[in-house]
Amino acid sequence: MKTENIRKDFPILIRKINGKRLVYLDSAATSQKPISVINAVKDFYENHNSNIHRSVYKLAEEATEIYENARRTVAEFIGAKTEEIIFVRNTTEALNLLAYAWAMRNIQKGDEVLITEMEHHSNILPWQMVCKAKGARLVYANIRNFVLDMKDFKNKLTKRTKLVSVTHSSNVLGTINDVKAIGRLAHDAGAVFVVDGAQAVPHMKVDVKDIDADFYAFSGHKMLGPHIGVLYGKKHILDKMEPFLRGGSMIKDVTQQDAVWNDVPWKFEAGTPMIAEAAGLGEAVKYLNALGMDNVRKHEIQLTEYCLKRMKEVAGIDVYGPESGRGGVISFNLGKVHPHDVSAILDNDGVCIRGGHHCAKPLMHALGVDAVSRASVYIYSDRDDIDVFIKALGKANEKLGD
Ligand code: 7TS
Repeated sequence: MKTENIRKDFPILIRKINGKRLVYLDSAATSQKPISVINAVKDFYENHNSNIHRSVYKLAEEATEIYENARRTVAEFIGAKTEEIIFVRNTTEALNLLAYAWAMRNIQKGDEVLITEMEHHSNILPWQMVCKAKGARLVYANIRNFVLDMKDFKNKLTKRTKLVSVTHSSNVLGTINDVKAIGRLAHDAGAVFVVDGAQAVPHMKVDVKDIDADFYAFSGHKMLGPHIGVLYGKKHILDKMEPFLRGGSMIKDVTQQDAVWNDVPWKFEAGTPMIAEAAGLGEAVKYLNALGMDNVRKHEIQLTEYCLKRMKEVAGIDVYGPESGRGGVISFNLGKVHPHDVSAILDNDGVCIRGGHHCAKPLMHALGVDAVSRASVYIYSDRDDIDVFIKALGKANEKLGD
């Protein structure tokens, strides 16, 4: 995998910020897009735009085929059956769909939902809502030395646990959880197992059948695609579920007082979906497949190791995350300097990083901080990016340090 060739596929990387090379180290928030994805969206609007699933004219048939082909491509990418892929807006919507359509109907008073301290708010707030409404309890497994404390997890997994929902990879710590082992424990306890894969699917080979997840959520926009998301669900569970949203396209029949739902996945895709975005996501998956997910992961490991090594040169830096077995998000603090000040100084040098609570306030609490700075890499990131970043951190230290 040659990063200099990959970089040529990303038009935005030519941009200058304050006259400097754009050093984009915020891919955990959203990835940049290659020209093939941009062109797929453009091609849809220029040549095939129409609504889907409802007309028999040629243009609508083409649009339907583009949309359903994208579903097939995504399904193959994660080892799912085509009908197990539901297109949604993002991971947040996928998890909310589960909260409303599954959990609100299956969680009862006295039940427990088990998550971890390292979850993104998207994998906390929907379960808070369910637990409050149902008189159930939301339980957090602790982290220790930036990884999930499996002993604590096992202790908190009981007969009362009806749902376990865990992030595959943390958007703050970079920690990769052993979701296969966690899933086995969850199933042995009789719980349904949900995985938040927003930070995993873009970066490593994910096989939902091997993990044996009942549901698996991720975001297309973090994996080179447009703003569209995916919820995978086991067919036999989806079949039994009631829909989330009700309206057009999700029914077989409607009378004045009643309706018969469409088959999955369409039962969960009410209204006109994100058709051009799906076309773009299909191309994004093809781009990643051409690189090979093992190569994508290898590049991430090498660059993360390099970055962690170079960060040790920066005086007074605290890094939050494990040394290995991790993804390419690196969170840190420069002494007592606020992360927003660090981001602003780095921006002068064209370096884009994020500072704040990263939508993980319970994790910030567990770490004993209000906020952290975070750099995150992807396939187009290279050693030059890291070198500019480290130099800029040195400058920030000089300017802001005590
Ligand atoms: N889960 C994890 C682990 C995430 O990192 C994010 C987004 C989400 C869920 C929500 O994804 P969305 O597509 O619905 O927004 N994380 C981040 C981030 O770390 N910085 O910006 C968004």
